[in-house]
Amino acid sequence: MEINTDDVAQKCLNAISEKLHSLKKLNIIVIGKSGVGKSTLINSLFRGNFAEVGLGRPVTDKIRKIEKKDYPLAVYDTPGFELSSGQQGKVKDEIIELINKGMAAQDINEAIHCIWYCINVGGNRTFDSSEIEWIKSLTESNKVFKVPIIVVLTQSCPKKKAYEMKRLVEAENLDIVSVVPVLAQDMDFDEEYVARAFGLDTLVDVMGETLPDELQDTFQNLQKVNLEAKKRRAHAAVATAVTASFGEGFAPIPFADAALLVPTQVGMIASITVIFGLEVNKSILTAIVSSTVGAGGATVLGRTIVANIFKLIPGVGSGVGGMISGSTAALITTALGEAYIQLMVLLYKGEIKEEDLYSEKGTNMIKRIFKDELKKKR
Ligand SMILES: Nc1nc2c(ncn2[C@@H]2O[C@H](COP(=O)(O)OP(=O)(O)OP(=O)(O)O)[C@@H](O)[C@H]2O)c(=O)[nH]1
Ligand SMILES: [Mg+2]
Repeated sequence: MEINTDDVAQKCLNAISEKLHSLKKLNIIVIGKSGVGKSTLINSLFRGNFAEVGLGRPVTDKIRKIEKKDYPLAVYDTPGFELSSGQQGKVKDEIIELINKGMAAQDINEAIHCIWYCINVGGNRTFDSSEIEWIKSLTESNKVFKVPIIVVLTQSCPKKKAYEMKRLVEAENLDIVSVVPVLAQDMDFDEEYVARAFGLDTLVDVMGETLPDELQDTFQNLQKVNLEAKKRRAHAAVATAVTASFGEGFAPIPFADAALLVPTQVGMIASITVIFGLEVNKSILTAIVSSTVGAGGATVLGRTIVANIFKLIPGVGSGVGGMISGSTAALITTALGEAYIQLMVLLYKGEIKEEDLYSEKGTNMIKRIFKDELKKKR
């Protein structure tokens, strides 16, 4: 039996689309005085120029909700926020109202999952204590809800000043998750001196530790600044699939029977794709499937796997069907998953182009990566 690569590629495509549409929606409130860099932060961290092209609409007097079609994120922004005494209480009340509503809906897609309070390092000549007072009153009202609050120090330049501010805020012992200095975009001072962007990757890690598991795929799908975090999540997806495929076992030998891409593997490909947040079309998937577990490679593959199994498990004869097939399934799933991650990383970094994958050179590369993964001792 041969794998119908076209059919498998289509299955992957369907699974990706399904997975994308079933992602839970992440809802974040971003607060901070006018001009601190809220929009810049949002655009720099999330893919697709979200705050620029997303549609904003006022949901309360001071708060605007930004959303985009088929995009699992809503940002509640407070543009032009001033900390004048008149506005302070009002904005806080509106935020608590939003949190309350989200809770009442009893739906993860409606709940507020996180608050970023942004303080501008560059603009603050001295430390503004009224801002701390405001955060304190917010944490007070937040006690019942326990929405994680992260203080983001925006435009963190010079760095030294940013870390000094971090210490000062931390010394207040506020009921918050973390204080994260960020320079979202490089900052030019003159031709000589450019301050390099930093800190967005840390913010992603802090979010990763803060958000519930149901939102991790969503968050990795959205963020575009921390490749390591994506890879970690993708490896976890492979591990899950491997466990499943081991348990499922396979119809025993012959290995050349290439009915290997069971739904588990298709699901794994979908998960990894979604985590990387890349657009993958059918031609890419067809190239990948046919260069790995697909028809052309099946026989070679079968032999490679058999050889590997004998190396891996001492004393295994040819007749131990269940054992071998479980390990084989796990082996193939791992190799496929890890090879696919490698390809996603190359695409993500722009080190290969989509169309490179269709060329002979491209398919040879995929074959090589896959075989290398198969040969790896684990
Ligand atoms: N180089 C650099 N400029 C930044 C950064 N963050 C903000 N800026 C600049 O600061 C100005 C204000 O940034 P915005 O992101 O619009 O600030 P905002 O908080 O959204 O402002 P409002 O929407 O008015 O409340 C813009 O000119 C940005 O380009 C940064 O990390 N690096
Ligand atoms: Mg803005």
